[in-house]
Amino acid sequence: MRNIVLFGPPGAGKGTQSSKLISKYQLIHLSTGDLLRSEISAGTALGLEAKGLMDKGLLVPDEVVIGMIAAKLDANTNAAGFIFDGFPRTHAQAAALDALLEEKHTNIQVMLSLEVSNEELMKRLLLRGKDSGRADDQNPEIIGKRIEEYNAKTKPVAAYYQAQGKLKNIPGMGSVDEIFDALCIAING
Ligand code: B4P
Repeated sequence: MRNIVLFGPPGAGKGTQSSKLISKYQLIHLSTGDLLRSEISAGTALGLEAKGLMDKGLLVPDEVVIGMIAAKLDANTNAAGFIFDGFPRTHAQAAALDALLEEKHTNIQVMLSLEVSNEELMKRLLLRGKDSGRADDQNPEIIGKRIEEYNAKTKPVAAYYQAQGKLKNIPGMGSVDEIFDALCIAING
């Protein structure tokens, strides 16, 4: 199985690049952001709890996102591999993912970390906010909070994969196609 973690701050291009990578490598896309937004649209209790946190730019509790990923892994036992987009976002999530994959006799091949400046992140997210309707993309203060949460809780997750020799840093500024080519080289290499 080819299992890839696509990592980076909010607006780094994880969702954008995931959709290109899944068609090239025939992988299943697991985005915790998308899964949470589906719960919100369906009006579930989980969605209601998540919305309150996401609208403030805060992370959703580990047990909630780990449970969602565990269910998706169980539902896709014949997959050629997975792209984890926006997960893991904390050390606890990274450890839980390793344990879940080990149960299935597989592991993470590589973590691809997209590097983008804070100014560019702010620009991209505010632009997306104009038509996405996402509350967390509309307000510079909320976007700032998401970047703060990333720096405090998520950025350290890169060291977890670096210690396993699996971290590859990829410049995330430039055209979508240029970045995609760099990601493919990193995956194939
Ligand atoms: P996510 O849905 O993961 O959202 P994101 O990180 O903001 O988006 P992404 O990084 O995928 O966006 P992209 O760059 O593709 O998370 C939302 C919230 O859900 C979190 O804040 C948190 O509350 C919660 N959550 C999710 N997962 C969680 C977890 N594991 N634990 C706890 N909480 C969790 O796109 C951004 C924009 O940039 C797009 O408009 C795109 O068109 C543009 N863009 C992309 N590449 C570009 C390029 N090269 N040049 C110019 N623009 C580009």
